[in-house]
Amino acid sequence: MNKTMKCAAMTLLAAVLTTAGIVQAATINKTLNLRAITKTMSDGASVTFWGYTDTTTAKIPGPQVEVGIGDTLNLTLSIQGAMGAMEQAPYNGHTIHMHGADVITAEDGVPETGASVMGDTYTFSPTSNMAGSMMYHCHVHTVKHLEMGMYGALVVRPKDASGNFLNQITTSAATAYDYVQTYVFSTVDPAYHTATGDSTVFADYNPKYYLISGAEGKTTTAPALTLAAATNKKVALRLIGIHSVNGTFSIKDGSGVAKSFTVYVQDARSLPTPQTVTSLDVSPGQRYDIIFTTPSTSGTWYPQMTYKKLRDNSTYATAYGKVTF
Ligand SMILES: [Cu+2]
Repeated sequence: MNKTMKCAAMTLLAAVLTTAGIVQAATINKTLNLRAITKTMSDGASVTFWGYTDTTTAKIPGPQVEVGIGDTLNLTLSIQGAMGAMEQAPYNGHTIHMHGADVITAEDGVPETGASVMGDTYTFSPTSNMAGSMMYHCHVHTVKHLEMGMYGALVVRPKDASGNFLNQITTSAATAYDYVQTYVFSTVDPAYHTATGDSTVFADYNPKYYLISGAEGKTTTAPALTLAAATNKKVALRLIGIHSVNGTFSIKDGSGVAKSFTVYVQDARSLPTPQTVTSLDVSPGQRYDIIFTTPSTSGTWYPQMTYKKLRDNSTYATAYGKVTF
């Protein structure tokens, strides 16, 4: 067979495989930079953060990274200038740890198991049982660097036979959605942002700001994020817990009445039986993929996270999102 015939045969074979439902695999090359940024908080205080970004300005959280089932993600960390020496050794440098992703040790971004702390490329190829929400974060001086804002959403999505992302959480059609939004939960203790060297005792963690996707969202009239949906539609929320305290998530209407939602995926693994609930405890490191259906009459619901003390589970504060339909 000459080269032209071979190419034609391979093209035909590719067409047959596509027709047969073999999903086209893609390679996704994504580079994240690091930058510092000082934010003015709701009380007027200035707090410095370190953030991953795909531009030149820090993003808190970092950009959402998406990869399809069967794809290969090459996620590169590029460390520029002073960002490589924000702390003294052994706390200098940064990594990307894909939290919840099944990767070999060399791709895990953990310095204690040999990861470089001055930039690297991390490879992840998710299989079909891994669809859902994960996160990535720095694993150098982890408590401090997490606190500084070094985290973002990592989402594994199912694909159709042509290689396009499906608008459903997993390969199951029961998880199809009309709208989707990511809620990244995090807390901020400013004392950690100015601390140097070893972390203070974690029992002394004393957050002052409670974020959803980087915004405070202290009231329903100033929500952290909004979604304009429609009536009788399915809304998926990706809940990603990068906070350092306890938390309980719920969705309430304007009268404070809790609404039902269904949990399909926990920690990027499908639940054997989806669970319909009206509240959900989200602990640090946990992720849930949920779906709710908007009612037939227009209105506003408020997905919300109540942050609670580790010691006694008493309430610190609630941060709000908003969904109109
Ligand atoms: Cu770091």
